[in-house]
Amino acid sequence: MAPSLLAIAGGLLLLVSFSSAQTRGDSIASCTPNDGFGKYCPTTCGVSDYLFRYIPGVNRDLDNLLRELESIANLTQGAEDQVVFMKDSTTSAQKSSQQDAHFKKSSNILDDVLRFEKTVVEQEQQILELQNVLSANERRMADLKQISIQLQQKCSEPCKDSVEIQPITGTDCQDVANKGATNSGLYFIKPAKAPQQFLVYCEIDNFGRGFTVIQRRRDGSLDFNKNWVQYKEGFGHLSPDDTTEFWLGNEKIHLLTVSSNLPTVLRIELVDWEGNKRYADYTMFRLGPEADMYRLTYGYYFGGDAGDAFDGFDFGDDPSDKFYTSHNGMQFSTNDKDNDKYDGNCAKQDGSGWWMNRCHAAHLNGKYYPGGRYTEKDAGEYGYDNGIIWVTWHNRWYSLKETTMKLIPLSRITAGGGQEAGAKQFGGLGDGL
Ligand SMILES: [Ca+2]
Repeated sequence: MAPSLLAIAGGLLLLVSFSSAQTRGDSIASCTPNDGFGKYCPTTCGVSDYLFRYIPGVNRDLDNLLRELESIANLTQGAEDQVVFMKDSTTSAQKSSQQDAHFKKSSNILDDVLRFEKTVVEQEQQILELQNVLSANERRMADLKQISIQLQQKCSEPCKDSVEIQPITGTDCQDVANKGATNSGLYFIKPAKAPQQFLVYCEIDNFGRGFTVIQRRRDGSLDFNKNWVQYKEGFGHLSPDDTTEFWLGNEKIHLLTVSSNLPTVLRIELVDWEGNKRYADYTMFRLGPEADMYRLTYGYYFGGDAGDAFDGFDFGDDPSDKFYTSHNGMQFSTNDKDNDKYDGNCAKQDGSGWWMNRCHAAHLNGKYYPGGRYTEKDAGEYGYDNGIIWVTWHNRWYSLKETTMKLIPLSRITAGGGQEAGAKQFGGLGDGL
């Protein structure tokens, strides 16, 4: 009886320590791809759910423990009864006869009584220890319940209340702006071919242009070295005030670019460490389906002052450099899925997911270098190209400070216009375009 009880108690302690480890864990699998808001929600919800699932099991174990204790108590009672009975019979035996045989018999009985008493004391000791284990577990359970309640409260607040999602919906951010939305922020959109709506950050300017933002780098707070599934589903956090970094997700970008027959412009905006800003536009931008490894295609470089890095760059040491660093027509590669034109794995080597060739002249998901400063150690054995690169701007490996990648229908962009200039030019034409 005692060993099985101890085993149960030990198992219970194991369970308790396992659950406390889980509260510090992180579960990517339980994240819902579309819940891109609320930094702690997916994790704490998961932990909270886990704890709530786990409590009934522990309660059952505790009940079993109690039943076992009761049966031990019954056994002990039985032993005590037996001792009393034997004491009585010893006394009566002593009274009834003074002969040697009886003396011997009664001293044997007395030995038995002593042994039984010893057993009873040991069992009582064991019961005491088990009761201590039980109350320690009960205290632990109460603590866990308390933590669970706190987590549940914490979870329900930022999930539902603190992130402001705009009420207007549409097929993309331009559609949202066309319906009267004037504030940049979080909106639910559903492109024509999307199975369900999803959340995006819409950048809406004073001229009624709604950009659907698909990538944002601003401070290096998010690691962009992710695998295929993460790039497919998207990662990072959307924020209503454009303060966070994220990749919207290849599947969503694909759906955004194939849901309309109208040409889509990919606008790339860049900021360097001196605060200079440049941009590049590509029209007829399109991302193929996953079956085609989210292949990047565009019609042509539509303008901008950052240069056409997607077309490759002649580094001067090999005539084929430009061809092998161009990006139009490249499939997407990640550290666990090599679709590039290189013997090795560019994405793994440079720590990002991107439309790698052999390897790149543009690389906006690269490693973040605060201040843009590389060290020998950062460069590793492959050189300095693993940063955030748009090589046609600084004409060298220069890691940028901020990037934005966003989509807008071609009809809302005018040729040759910069961000400000383009906006002025467009604004002068009114909302009719
Ligand atoms: Ca390769």
